[in-house]
Amino acid sequence: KDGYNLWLQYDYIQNNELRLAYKSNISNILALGDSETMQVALNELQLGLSKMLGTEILSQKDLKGENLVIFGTQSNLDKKLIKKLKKELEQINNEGFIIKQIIIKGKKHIIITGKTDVGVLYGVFNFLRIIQTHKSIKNIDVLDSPKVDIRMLNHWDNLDRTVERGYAGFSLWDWHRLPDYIDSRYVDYARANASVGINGTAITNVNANALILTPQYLEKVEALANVFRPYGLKVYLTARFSAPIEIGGLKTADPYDAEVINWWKEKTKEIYKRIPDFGGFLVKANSEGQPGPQNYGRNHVDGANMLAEAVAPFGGIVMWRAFVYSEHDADDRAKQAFSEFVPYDGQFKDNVIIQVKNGAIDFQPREPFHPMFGAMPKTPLMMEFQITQEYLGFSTHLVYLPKLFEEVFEADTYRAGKGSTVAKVIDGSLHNKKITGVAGVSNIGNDRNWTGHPFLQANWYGYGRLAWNPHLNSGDIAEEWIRSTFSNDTHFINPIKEMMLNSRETVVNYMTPLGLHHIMDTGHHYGPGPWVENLSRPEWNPVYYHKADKNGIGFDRTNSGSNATNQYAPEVADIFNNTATCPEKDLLWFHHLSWDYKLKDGNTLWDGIALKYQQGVNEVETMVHTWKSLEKYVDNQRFNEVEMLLNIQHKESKWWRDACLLYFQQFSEKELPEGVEKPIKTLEYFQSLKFPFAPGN
Ligand code: BDP
Repeated sequence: KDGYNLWLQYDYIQNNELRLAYKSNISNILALGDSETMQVALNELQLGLSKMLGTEILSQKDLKGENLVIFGTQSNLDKKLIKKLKKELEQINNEGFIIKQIIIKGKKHIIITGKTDVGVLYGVFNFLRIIQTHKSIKNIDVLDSPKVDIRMLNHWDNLDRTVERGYAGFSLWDWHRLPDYIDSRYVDYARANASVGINGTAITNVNANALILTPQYLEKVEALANVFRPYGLKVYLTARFSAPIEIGGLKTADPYDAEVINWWKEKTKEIYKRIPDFGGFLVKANSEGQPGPQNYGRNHVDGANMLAEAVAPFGGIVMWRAFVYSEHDADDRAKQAFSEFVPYDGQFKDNVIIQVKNGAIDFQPREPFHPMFGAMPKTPLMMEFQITQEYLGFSTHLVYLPKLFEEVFEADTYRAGKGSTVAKVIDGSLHNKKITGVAGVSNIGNDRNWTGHPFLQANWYGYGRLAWNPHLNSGDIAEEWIRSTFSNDTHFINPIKEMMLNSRETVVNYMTPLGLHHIMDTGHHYGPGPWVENLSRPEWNPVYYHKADKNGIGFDRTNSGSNATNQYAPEVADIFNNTATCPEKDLLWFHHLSWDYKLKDGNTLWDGIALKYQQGVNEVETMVHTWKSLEKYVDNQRFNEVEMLLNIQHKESKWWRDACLLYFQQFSEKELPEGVEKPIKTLEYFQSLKFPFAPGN
């Protein structure tokens, strides 16, 4: 048990009664159709059922016997069966599925079907999950469809196999040995993605290298696409805007230049010739030094539309990122993406989707939802989450991110009245969007257990589940994951689920409580660095974000400050503008307040901040104890790994607390309140720490 099998453990069901109940409903398997996808569905079903039921489950070719698990697309079903399932078939979309007990010629069977091969594959994985999580299959009747079209992983993987902000080893893609050497990991990667419904992967870094678009590399990309295809996983590439110059020999990359337009059209044709189902391009342009249309006096619409025209004949899309902030713009960084993009609403081509980070700064432990959500009714907007923990303890800290994702999805934009949640913006229902999508920056590397920390597999899993349906509950997802990955014993599930669900608030408490943000150390973003103030661009410095001084702390984004609140719907702006209604979790994001400001619980702001840091540390201590008490339910390897990692997290939570409190104390000039441990080390000590080789930088 080294974690390699992720949530696809398919553990033998020890409980006799339960196993026999399953066996009485499952004899053999009957696959209808023999496409590559049906083949992998059959393999998975055989593997999963045989392991869990402890007997070999065979595949048969005809309808002999009873209690068969029959699966295939609608087009492979006979007319009578289609008629029987008519109502259900009308209710699912192209990637949806039906799992249902049916009677054929007086015999009981289970049918798994859908409109497409991949829909059936999702149904097969869902059926396996039902058994993995020990749910009853008696009279089974399940119907489900994804609520979002594009459900992507974004790999920030470089061609030299380093991974930007990746903390789980090197890139999975072994470019040197591709295309001839197919690592079995590629298959397991695709299986894992399909099992949670992820249907797209952008395999290269948004800080792109044009070489990926040369024939030498496209041949390798094609090999990967061939492995992923049966699993419904489409490949996307990041397009470096200056590629026509770098690999095309042109003098310009101006999107108005005829040769440039033609170069992209020809390049796109070349890609589709190799990969007919290529998904399209993901672009970071005019952001953090990346080239883009503005280099030629053009704008985002010009750039995105040019690429969109190139991929349109093949059904491809362009995901154009809104993560922009300029060194020439003195305005609050949090406002810049909105200011730059919202005026373009309605001007992008139909196959362009704007990819927006969940918050307006950058993947902090907590950010209020990005004001662009709901503000571009005529433009498809796609969510970008970061699954890799650049700002949340790398792959060392246990933080269950679906809790964060859920908070963002549930936020109310009020753009079409109360109840206009971000989830409804993303699933397209709020403004009737033609394309919908969610992207997650992957936390996967070539570490044996994929994510570095056994529990961070849950973030890949949970991300996939929420991309499938942004309205799912993070607690339910945690329970599914625990059951499939570790154990179905409620003595284990209940405390672990609680630990996971609390872990997100815990990291906020010991890193950035009460709306503080971006106070991580420079460059690598590892550990605290609220004192950093010497970087060339002001908005790269933590002091820009906390603005601590003798009078208080926090960033005034109300109408007396940067007025970033004005980018939200008036109802939301009112809530944030007023300290009485602004949620305390976001307080210092929106307000600069005196150290004596009274919090709702009666504490002063200074005491409140200090107590939150302490609470974070205490909570990690509880996590350590919880884990220790559950040793008997876990295999040795994963138990020891998690124990060591939790101990590091504990140590580092104290580092965060002490470094931040010592630093802020210089301004507040107040004693630590009762209950907060006194730091043993000095501020100078914390400031002297350097991490020249921190991973992922
Ligand atoms: C920031 C990262 C940087 C990424 C950038 C992005 O620090 O490495 O390139 O986001 O999303 O979070 O483009």
